[in-house]
Amino acid sequence: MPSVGRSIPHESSRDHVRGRSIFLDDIPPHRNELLVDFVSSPVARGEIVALDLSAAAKLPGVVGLYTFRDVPGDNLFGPIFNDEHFLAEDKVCFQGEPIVVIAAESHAALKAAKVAIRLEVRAETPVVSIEQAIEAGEFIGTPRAITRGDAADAVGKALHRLEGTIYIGGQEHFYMETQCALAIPGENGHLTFHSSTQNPTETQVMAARVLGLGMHQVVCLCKRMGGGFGGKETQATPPALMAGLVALKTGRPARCIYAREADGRVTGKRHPFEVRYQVGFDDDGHLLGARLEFYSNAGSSADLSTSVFDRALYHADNAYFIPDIELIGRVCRTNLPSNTAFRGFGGGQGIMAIESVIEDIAEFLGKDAAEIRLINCYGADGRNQTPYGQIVQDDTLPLLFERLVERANYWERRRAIDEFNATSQSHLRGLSLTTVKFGISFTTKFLNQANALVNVYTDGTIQVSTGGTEMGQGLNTKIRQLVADEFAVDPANISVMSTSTEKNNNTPPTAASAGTDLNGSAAVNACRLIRERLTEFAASRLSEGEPIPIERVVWENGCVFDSDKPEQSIEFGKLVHAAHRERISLGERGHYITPGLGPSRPFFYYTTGCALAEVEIDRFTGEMRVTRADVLMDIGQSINPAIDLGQIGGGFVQGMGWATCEELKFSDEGELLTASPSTYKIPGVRDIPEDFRIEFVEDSRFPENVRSSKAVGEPPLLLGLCVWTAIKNALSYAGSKGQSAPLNLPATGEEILRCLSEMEEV
Ligand code: MTE
Ligand code: QUE
Ligand code: MOS
Repeated sequence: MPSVGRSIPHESSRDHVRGRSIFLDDIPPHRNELLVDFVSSPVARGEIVALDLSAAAKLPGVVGLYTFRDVPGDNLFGPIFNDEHFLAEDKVCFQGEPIVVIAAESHAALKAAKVAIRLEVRAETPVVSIEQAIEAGEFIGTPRAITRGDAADAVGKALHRLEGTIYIGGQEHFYMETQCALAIPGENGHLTFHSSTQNPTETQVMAARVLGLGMHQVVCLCKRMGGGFGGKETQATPPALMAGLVALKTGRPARCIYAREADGRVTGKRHPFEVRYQVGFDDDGHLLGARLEFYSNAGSSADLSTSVFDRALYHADNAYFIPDIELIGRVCRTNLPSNTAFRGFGGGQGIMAIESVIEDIAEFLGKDAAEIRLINCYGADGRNQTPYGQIVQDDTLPLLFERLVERANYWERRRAIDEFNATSQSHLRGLSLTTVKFGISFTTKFLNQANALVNVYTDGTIQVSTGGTEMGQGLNTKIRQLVADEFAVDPANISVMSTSTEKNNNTPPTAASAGTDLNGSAAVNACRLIRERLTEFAASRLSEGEPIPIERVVWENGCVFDSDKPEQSIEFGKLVHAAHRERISLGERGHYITPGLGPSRPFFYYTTGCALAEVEIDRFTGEMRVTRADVLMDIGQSINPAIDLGQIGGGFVQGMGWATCEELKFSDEGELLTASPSTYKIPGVRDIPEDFRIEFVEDSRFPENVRSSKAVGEPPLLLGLCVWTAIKNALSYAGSKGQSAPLNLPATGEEILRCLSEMEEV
């Protein structure tokens, strides 16, 4: 029986729930191992005027104290631009920026050293907000733009126009395992890292650069992460550099584990955005033209900000055809921790404005927002090209839309809500449906490749290694299923091994939802090379005389047999054992590149979906409940439906958290005021929609991708935004006719109350 398509359990689920899985800090200490921590900038912007390490150096148990002067290689690094200091030199540019690395024998010694280090920083006025950065002209990279037609003219000539500004907040990744790394020195200047990273190659490259080594002297391993969500794509690097520096200087293994609060303060988050828009439309609600100006808050360095920004522009149309469009804007540099990848990677910020505007248009025209969305959906010929030129092929969006409206009883529930809101004095209900069309591929073309190593052993079991990393998303389970089917064996015979740069070189991050697409395809390619040899070998073994034609060799149920004589079969383990005796190689490396990408085709394909949320808000407290949510996605042929269901539910709730309860607050001095779960609210079990229905379209296939599947990791996060639009819809019932709520994101209780009071004043 094929394994792909079946809900086999996540390969680590049993050990996870029993607490037996090995996360980085569960690796037992090595003999002589040192602990590593750091002293960081107390202010967001300033100049280091004094630094005295002498008292700390004398403390018992303190083994080493290192500043930028001790960095053997280049102190500047970064994933795209090398604009980030590993250790601050004379200036500091965000609160929490590492200045001194401490190596000690114990936690107590680390703590004592931190107290004993005398650091004086002359504070300067920081740039914290997007407005301040624009005023100061603080930008990263060049102005960016995607345009089609004459948007200004189209907006100007349209019968109706709306304009405004929308503010979108950031989001903390809140992975359960904080950033961490372990560095072990070896011979000839070699360093082996264990790193909780989505990108072991990044850790290898940056360690080599900063520590002055060749990449051949550095190995980076990652067994798994306790969650990444984009936060460990680039920002796993600093703890690895710190542990690596200590290991290099002392010759001893060194471990650096960020404390929860330090992690919150030092690491970057989702980018806040500000979007200024002008949209023109007709009496029916057809979008005729749109001008959108985006500004993102990148924090103190570039990190992945330019790529995140580009993805925002690529998603500003969401699922809607807008004939004349102008998308422009800039990445703003501020004195906050450098913002980074976060599930959705700018896509969510991109679609926010248009989804908000559609709610406004509906209210303005006295129509239902679902109708406006449907008539603007990418669909028929001539209405299927995105602003950047990619054709939206086999567009299932209108179909998904109609199915969901019907399955969720949209119109009946709308009538019930109208009635409820007309009579309730205390509560308001809202209903809204949003769509998503998420582009799958890294928009940086060279990243769309992967390699895999497959080793078949003489007992018929198989080990597979790729550059893909496991962060809970089920990548290893899916690769196991894919490899099992290539040899028609039970997935129990396949082990997906720890990720290591020693086995797979120059790998992309496990990101952009393409982990299975890329690494799964590379693994399949490796398997096919081995299987080709084994098929030829089987053809000779399945007959006494001349080999049978290879077309007659059938692989099924753990065996190979001749289709003309199915009764004489050879079990896979026996076959490979015999093949080895005949000196046939049982190992291979596969390489895969995503086909078809080009200037007007940045994405291999789109993962699409729709979601509908019903919410109830308390007019007096601003409290909000999601009473029901329905999700319908097109993820092609699911490799593992149970895992994909988990990805969709988890992604939706994480998106809902961003849109409703998760609010990052920084002081005017650039200090994070919400660095702990007591001040920063992530959704809990009681916030999950009370009635939560998730389905995927069963009859959908995407044959160009591995086993006709589609990527699933990030897109459902964007669907969580329907909770936000449902809140906006609920609030519209509080205003006068045609008046919609000036809601920003997140729609916290406070934000809901602010809108209510503003709407009542009018
Ligand atoms: N699911 C879990 N459980 N934990 C995670 O950290 N990260 C998400 C998503 N789902 C994440 C997750 C992000 S940001 C991405 S890009 C994808 O998983 C990456 O994995 P994939 O490409 O293998 O789907
Ligand atoms: C989506 C992504 C990423 C992306 C582009 C996307 C991503 C990522 C990079 C990237 C770009 C240039 C580099 C680099 C990484 O681009 O995760 O190292 O030099 O890391 O559309 O998720
Ligand atoms: Mo995901 S934000 O692409 O790691």
